[in-house]
Amino acid sequence: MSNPVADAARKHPPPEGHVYTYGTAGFRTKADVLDSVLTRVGLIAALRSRKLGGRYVGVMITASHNPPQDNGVKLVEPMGDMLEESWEAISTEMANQTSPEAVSEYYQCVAEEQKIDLSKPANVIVARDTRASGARLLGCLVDGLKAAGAEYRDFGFLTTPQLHYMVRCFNTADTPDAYGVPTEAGYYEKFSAAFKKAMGSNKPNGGLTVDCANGVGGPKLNELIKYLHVTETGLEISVVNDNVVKPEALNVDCGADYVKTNQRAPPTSKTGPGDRCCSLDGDADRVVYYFKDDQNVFRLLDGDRIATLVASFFGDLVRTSGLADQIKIGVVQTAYANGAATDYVEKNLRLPVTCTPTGVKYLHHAAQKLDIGVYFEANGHGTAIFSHSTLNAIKNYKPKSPSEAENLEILRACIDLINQAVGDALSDFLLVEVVLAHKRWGPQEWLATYTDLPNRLLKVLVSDRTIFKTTDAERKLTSPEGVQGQIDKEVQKFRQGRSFARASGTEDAVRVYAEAATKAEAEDLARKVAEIVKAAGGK
Ligand code: 16G
Ligand code: MG
Repeated sequence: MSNPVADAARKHPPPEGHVYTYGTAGFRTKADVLDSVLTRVGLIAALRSRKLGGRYVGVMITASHNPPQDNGVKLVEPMGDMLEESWEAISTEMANQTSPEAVSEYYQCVAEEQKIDLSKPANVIVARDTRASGARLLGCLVDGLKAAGAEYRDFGFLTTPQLHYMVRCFNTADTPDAYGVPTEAGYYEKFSAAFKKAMGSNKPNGGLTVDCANGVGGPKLNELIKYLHVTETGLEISVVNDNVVKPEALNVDCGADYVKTNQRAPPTSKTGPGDRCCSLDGDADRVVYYFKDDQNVFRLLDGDRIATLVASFFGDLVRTSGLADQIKIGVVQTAYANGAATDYVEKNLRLPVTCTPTGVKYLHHAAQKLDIGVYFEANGHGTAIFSHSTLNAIKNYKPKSPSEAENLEILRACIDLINQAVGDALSDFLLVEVVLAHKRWGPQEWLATYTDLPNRLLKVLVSDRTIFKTTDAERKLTSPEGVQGQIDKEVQKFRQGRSFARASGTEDAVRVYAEAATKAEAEDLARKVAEIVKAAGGK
């Protein structure tokens, strides 16, 4: 009897002894050990779509900010959210089946357990970033999709957020919540039109340089620029590091991760004091801003800064359009948020802050509980989302004055400007530009809102990261026993000291974060905590 599922698995056997995990952002590792995973993800995508009554699910082939030789794959839910957690475990188990027969048995077993009718349609949307291995891995994925009898549409190269956008558009087409036209042009039209409206008559103060990490964001931004019409908006964008013809240049000495980790501009950067710059990561779902101050010193405006800027703008807009008593705004951060940013949101903006574990899905879920949830990781991942009732309130509100009407229009345009499916570097930087233009701020005024506490991030290589278990949104270790007590003791010795250690979700390491009143103290505290971690399980 023919068994297409087993046949597809046979065509792409896994390397011996490799164990895969669906981590915070899907499977991610060296591209040359991923073929078998892609085929199996194809099977899972088909099962997931069938489980959801044939709604479209997405598959994105990318390893984001990782080096060029890596690749990865993640699944996207119908509204553009990250894969549901119980299906992460199913995906992991599928990826680790070794023989073709075991793959086929597990496929049947998931269908049975989840009560999935395998004769029903499955719909999958696929895209990839510009990595050299992408085309081969796409082939492996398609073999899985075909074996499972799924209908699929391949969008070729897209940024991760564009893929999320497509998935949400397909699933909301012909409904009152229609998200947009599910084409690349539809994406550019939606966001550029919203940008123009949100800017109103305001003009940006000087141009913006965008570093695209030599990734897929480069060609996509060049396309978007055609829709932004600089003569209308006044936003001059210089695109740098957009070389996708040389895939080995991806994320090398450029991009959001480089800038955030090294706290410096890419070496190729040629901008002068006060010039606004931002960097995207390899799949354009992260963005950080930076500039050189009058003394030519590099200044970073990271995800925390974007969150505070956006939250303060929405706070103003909600108030000035007369909606303050109906709509409450909240900010969602992770433990990596600088203590000064948290303080600023709570004390100056007077907005509540929620802290969640690292990983977009946790922030997104927490933000979904708020009327307007602004969520950002310090590394530049984030967006703002609006609850259903908030959207309705904003849509139906009858302004009581011309000024309320004007602000309401801007608020409505901002809703369209934000990619609510997921953090989107392109839409995020357009939003930042809108806010800066409205406030008539340059980067210096933005930076002056608060002063970051000096901080230090260290990485400790460990033999088994799974022994490091945390609670309280990753701020406290529960295992190995006694380690948290030692960390607490160190922290107490430092002025404004705060530190935590958590296992990375993407590599075999424990990350240590520390902040304190001075740079020297932050460094010292980080080193001390790293030593404690090393003693507890270091390599
Ligand atoms: C992944 C996450 C990112 C998180 C990072 C932490 C998504 C889409 N991406 O890249 O949000 O900041 O992992 O890495 O969720 P770490 O666990 O190695 O520190
Ligand atoms: Mg990314």
